Amino acid sequence: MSALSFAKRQLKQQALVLKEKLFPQTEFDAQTLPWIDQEGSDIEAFIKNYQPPFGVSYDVSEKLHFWRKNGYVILEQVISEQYLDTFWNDVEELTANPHQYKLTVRIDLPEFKPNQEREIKDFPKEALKNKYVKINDFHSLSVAGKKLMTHPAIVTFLDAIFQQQVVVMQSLTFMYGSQQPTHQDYPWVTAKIPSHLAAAWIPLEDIKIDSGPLYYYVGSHKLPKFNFGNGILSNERSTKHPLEFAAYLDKNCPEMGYSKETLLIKRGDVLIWHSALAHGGGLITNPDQTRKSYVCHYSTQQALPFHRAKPHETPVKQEYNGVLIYQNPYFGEQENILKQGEALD
Ligand SMILES: O=C(O)CCC(=O)C(=O)O
Repeated sequence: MSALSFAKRQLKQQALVLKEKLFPQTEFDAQTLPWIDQEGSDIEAFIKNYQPPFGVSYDVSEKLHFWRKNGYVILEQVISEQYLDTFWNDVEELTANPHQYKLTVRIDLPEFKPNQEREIKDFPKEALKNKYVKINDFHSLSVAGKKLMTHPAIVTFLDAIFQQQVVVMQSLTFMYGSQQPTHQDYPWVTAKIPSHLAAAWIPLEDIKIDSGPLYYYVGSHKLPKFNFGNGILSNERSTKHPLEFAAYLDKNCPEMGYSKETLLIKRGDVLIWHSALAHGGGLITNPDQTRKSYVCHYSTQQALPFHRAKPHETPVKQEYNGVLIYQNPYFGEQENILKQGEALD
């Protein structure tokens, strides 16, 4: 980096610190809110003119009403066995032969501190099929991962709520429950516009109560936003800890009447949640019970015109069912190396 661009970046950083101090963000920016989150959004008028990109088995209007009120939807039995099996075969190939593949994995076990997130080859193979494992951006390697995350049933709903070019932000693959404290996604999984975010939770097996299922507070996307000490986003300048955020949500959601629900969905179903829906991973009460799942986060091209790992570079784009997926900027030579998914229609 030249001295000039270094100085420019420094200056930008200082301006940001000052802005956060003087005018901390307290809510999403009303100008860029997705239409459905805007006050007085008219779902009936929208549906009258809406041309869904794909035919779907659910009632789009009903799901939009449910989404606006509750901050999530469940799309029942929309994904075929073939999609789920092909994807999981790719995951099994990865964990059977991790040294052949390039991607990062996070394992939240004390023995892997201080580098709990590293390249897959730098973890012992036995640890990969165990608890506390989060595989990052597996879709970069797997065509089935790309096709599953851009399944027509999911894309249609995202298209309806955003009405903009949808992009994939990231994916996480889990074998077991995450036991993550309650959180909302926008403070971390964020791009230029934190309200341009939604996530799909795709179970690879029927979810059991003792597996540490996902839970969420119904309607909590309307809760006043937590202040991290420097606004609603969490960054290196924040003075509040994620556990204080969790405590805020666990106290205020029930007080506001947002009931806590446990997600016991089945293979073939998909949960889609709002950027501000409070959720977390429940306690695992049977240590042997898996909870195989694929969690995908999406944004819009307006909010995320770059790969989040390389914001200063122009991304290499791929398109699946009208959704943009940016090539992994670090391991591009292995993009789509797992090709079983090419046979999926
Ligand atoms: O699946 C889980 O338990 C947690 C996933 C999650 O909270 C997230 O990706 O934001």
